[in-house]
Amino acid sequence: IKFISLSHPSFSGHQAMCVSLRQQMSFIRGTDLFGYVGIEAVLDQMRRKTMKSGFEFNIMVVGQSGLGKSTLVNTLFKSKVSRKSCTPNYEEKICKTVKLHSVSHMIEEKGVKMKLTVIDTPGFGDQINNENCWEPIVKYINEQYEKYLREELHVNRKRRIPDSRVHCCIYFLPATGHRLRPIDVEFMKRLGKIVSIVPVIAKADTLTIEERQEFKERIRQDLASNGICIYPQKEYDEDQEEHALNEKIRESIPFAVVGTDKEHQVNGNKVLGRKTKWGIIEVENVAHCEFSHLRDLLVRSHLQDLKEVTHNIHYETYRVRRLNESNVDFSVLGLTPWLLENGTADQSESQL
Ligand SMILES: Nc1nc2c(ncn2[C@@H]2O[C@H](COP(=O)(O)OP(=O)(O)OP(=O)(O)O)[C@@H](O)[C@H]2O)c(=O)[nH]1
Ligand SMILES: [Mg+2]
Repeated sequence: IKFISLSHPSFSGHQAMCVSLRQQMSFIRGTDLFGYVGIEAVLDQMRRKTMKSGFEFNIMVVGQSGLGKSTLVNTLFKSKVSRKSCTPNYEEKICKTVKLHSVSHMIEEKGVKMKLTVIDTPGFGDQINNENCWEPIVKYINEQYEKYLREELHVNRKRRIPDSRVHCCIYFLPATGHRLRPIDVEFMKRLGKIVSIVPVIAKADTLTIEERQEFKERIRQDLASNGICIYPQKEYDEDQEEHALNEKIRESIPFAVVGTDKEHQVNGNKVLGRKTKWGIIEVENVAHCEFSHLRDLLVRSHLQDLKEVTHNIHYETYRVRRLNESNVDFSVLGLTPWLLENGTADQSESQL
């Protein structure tokens, strides 16, 4: 096996790694030596495990009052995500949300179970003084990290830690057609540091096609000029393929969405839509709005990545900060100073 130095002038670090990796692989592959080993069966094993245990996915909706957050939560549950597996029987009128609350559904498709939780939050902007209106949201997100951290630090920790961390925060922007408002800039700046944000233009049915395009462009400029981190972040693109896919998403963000909880008959089919005097806006029709792009991003293409970014980046940042603070009360977790000084609880247990 010939290893090529990572500092070789003609190779970038990544290329050099690939070359050395390829050469090692061709050595190990040796199907002639061992015959069929069956390593690829690991995919089936992983699939079976995931099917058995299922997984959790938590989305939060945030934004000014009256932008259709609660309506979009219902749209999501009534749309194709869960239409097959659950029939929501709530037909009550959507009222103003006054406190943070979550709605969960077990969704099953081809044997894979997902517990989808949407956390609905009260809208801000109603008060005369909207200073620090992000605080309850930031507090909730951090509380979930804290809960997870405490479970993780327990000496007798659960095999599977319940995951209530927010994997994605959908931030609603009013369809003003102008630019980002200072309150949205301030809010998103803070949120972007602790959670993956996907901004959307709410009630997009109020914009013409040209207004929508121009507004989207201006929002993208404002997000960049204010240094607001939104999902998917360039820095975390893992390879060329992922970069190309994410670039397309970055170019079409923020998605212009329309929400509803009503169904209407269109050409003999039941569709989710908003009936107006001049026609029906079909929520799941890509020619009418971008709700299905949002849903595809959340469920079909980026669900796993959102979970990984939450765990590896946002939670990790929280964890490092918390463990560096001196006021963590480890005694309530059953950890003695000796355990902490001598490594993690797991290591100490195995030494005993
Ligand atoms: N035109 C239009 N109206 C919408 C849309 N989505 C919701 N609405 C309407 O907007 C109003 C407010 O909707 P909600 O879902 O209660 O808004 P919210 O953001 O949850 O409001 P808060 O709970 O006060 O924060 C309702 O009358 C909805 O029918 C939309 O996409 N387009
Ligand atoms: Mg609401």
